Amino acid sequence: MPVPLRNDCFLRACLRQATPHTPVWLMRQAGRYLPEYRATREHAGNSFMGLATNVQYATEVTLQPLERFALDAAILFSDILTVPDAMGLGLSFGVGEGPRFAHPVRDEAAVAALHVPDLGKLRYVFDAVASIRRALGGRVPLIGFSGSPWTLACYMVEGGSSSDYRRVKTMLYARPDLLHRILDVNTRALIAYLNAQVDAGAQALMVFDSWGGVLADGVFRRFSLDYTRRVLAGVQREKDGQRIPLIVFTKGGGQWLQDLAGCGADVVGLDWTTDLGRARALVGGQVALQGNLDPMVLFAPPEAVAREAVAVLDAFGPPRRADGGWDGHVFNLGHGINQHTPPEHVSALVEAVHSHSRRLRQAS
Ligand code: 1CP
Repeated sequence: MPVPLRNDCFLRACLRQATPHTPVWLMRQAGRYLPEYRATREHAGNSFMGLATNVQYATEVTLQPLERFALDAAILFSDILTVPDAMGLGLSFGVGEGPRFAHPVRDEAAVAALHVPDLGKLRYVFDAVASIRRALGGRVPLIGFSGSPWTLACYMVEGGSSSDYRRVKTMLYARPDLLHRILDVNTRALIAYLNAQVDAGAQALMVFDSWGGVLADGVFRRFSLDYTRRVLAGVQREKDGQRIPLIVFTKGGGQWLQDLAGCGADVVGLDWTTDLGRARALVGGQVALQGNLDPMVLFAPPEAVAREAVAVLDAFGPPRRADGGWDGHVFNLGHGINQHTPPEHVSALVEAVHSHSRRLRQAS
């Protein structure tokens, strides 16, 4: 049996159980804003994939933010694009650039050739999960993750990041059959990938639907949400007698809150454009909520960071309800931390979340 968790606040909040404080972790908490990350990356030949594919490096950088800050969860150091890379699309990250695929999927032949990859090609991810879990030794839980079928399709068709999603949306409107086939392959691949992460030791799973919010209403349901729902339905929800909470995050998805709350997730992640109090009133009895500080707040002085963290906690309100039950809030940013963020401001944030959320519980 694995070692017992010393801090299970994050898992408890995901499952809407009582916690002494509001747990906090940050999307992209391991990354370039940390000088120790930049140093390790340098050692790994200045390459992101050099870090991600090496078990020792991936373990080291996953733990770096936990050494500095009293975070309540760790997240696997990897990327959502490892799955299309394993499908043979040829992932690379240029220096100072975003991701690139050498073989984007743009025509009928490329779509027909697409298949669920052999999980052996992703073995480095599962080995990293097992190694990180051992290195954590029960300090905090480990979150595994993937992209959503739609968000992966954006990169696979565009061949990299995009500002207008022109190619993938052209396919959506002109040849929806092709896009549905990509989404179906992605869905089956992600189910196997996420289940293998749980087998290796992931204690919660998060699906990043980073680009769901660029879709038109109605289109979002058919091309993003329906496939995310299929992924969640295919994932194991229990391991060693412990429930595995599932988190779904659609950036820009605030207007689809009720649909997201009904897609099979235990937790819905929100960006900063949605009020947490309003979201709680709508769906707080059904799912926990994760979020939602604007990452740019972290560029203001520590006093302002603390004030804005308090505002997010107050917007959600004391998690204990009048009837004695609990609603769940996991504090996070509304999107990934910016690479220029001063690390000392992150310390101020984590401290403010822990201290104010304790006060909120005493006052209620
Ligand atoms: O050293 C580097 O070059 C660092 C940049 C970097 C990092 C730190 C990339 C390239 N990926 C990662 C790690 C990563 N990516 C993690 C694990 C670490 C952690 O959270 O601490 C996770 C969960 C991701 C997920 C990810 N990758 C998403 C979903 C989350 C989000 O931000 O919306 C997306 C969209 C990606 C694609 C990607 N990979 C890397 C970059 C720079 C990008 C974004 C490109 C774009 O904006 O289109």
